[in-house]
Amino acid sequence: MSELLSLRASYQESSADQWLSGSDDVLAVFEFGRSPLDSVDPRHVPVALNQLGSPKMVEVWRCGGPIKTGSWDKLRFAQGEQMTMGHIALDLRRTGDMRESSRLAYDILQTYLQQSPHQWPLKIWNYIPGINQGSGDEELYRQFCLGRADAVLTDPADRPPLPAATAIGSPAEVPALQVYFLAAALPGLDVENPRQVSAWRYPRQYGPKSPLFSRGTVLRLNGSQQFLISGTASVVGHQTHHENQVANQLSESLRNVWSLLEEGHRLTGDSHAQLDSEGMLKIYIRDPEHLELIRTTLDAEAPAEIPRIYLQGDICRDNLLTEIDGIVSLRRAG
Ligand code: 3EB
Repeated sequence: MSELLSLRASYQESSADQWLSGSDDVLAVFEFGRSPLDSVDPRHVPVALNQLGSPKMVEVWRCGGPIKTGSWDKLRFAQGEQMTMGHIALDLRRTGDMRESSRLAYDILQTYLQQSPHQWPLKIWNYIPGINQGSGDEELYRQFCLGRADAVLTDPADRPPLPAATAIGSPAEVPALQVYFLAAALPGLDVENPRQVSAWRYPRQYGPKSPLFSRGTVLRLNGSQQFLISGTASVVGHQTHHENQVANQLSESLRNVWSLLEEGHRLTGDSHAQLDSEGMLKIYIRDPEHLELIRTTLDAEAPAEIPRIYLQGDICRDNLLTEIDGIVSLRRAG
């Protein structure tokens, strides 16, 4: 038997309401295809991205309670005994341009974390309306990176522990910048991917401010370990590979995931990541017409046991067609 995981994340077919009213160990319920501005409870996180394929799922995070909920400025949170989930949705019709909105979101996030018993963000998800709109350095993703860097203000040379992250484009007609996170009392173990240049070292051509995230973090609590994987695309070194070839992009993304997991094994020594029923994958797809090809490729190359959903989302470089994000359990060898 494995130790009880400290974060139990799963996809469920029952409704968000059922999870929000039924159980006292629920930290978060993510509902897809809904405006982030319509959260009905601090634990309820509507996400604008539409789920592709069926059946329709909600994502549920459970952990040890008691769970305390509340609001803090524009942030809503649920705090369990050992970890906190928080989410922010900014109405872009009111908060100014993307750089300013991103800076505001990260200011709120940081001021919240500073006074929280769970000060360390382990992973942050960013959903950005119209992410590829604008050209060159005006592209909204680059503006988002600028605003994040304005708020976070660290010199990457200091090498502070960085959270893992995902940054994906959401439908432009839902004008909400959404940032949500998982945080704990201790930082995770940062893992970089030997096949990829660290994102905070990306060269200038990708934007005026590099993205600030680690390729993955390992959450260690109560003897259990989980790998929080950043959004992983078909990037080798710092370059996009397999332009216009969605199946190859998916395979390359999976090679990056395996490589990252192997590096985690090297760092943790005795633990092996398994793509098994205790984990979950999210596959972001730019063009819904690619769903079947991506599904078949994934089914052929990843274990069937690991639950997965497909979400329509734009990827932060306009030549990327798909990206993988996930939570994976680590087990002690022997
Ligand atoms: C990449 O590999 C894809 O800006 O927070 C992945 C995960 C990506 C997180 C972020 C960006 C971010 O560069 C892009």
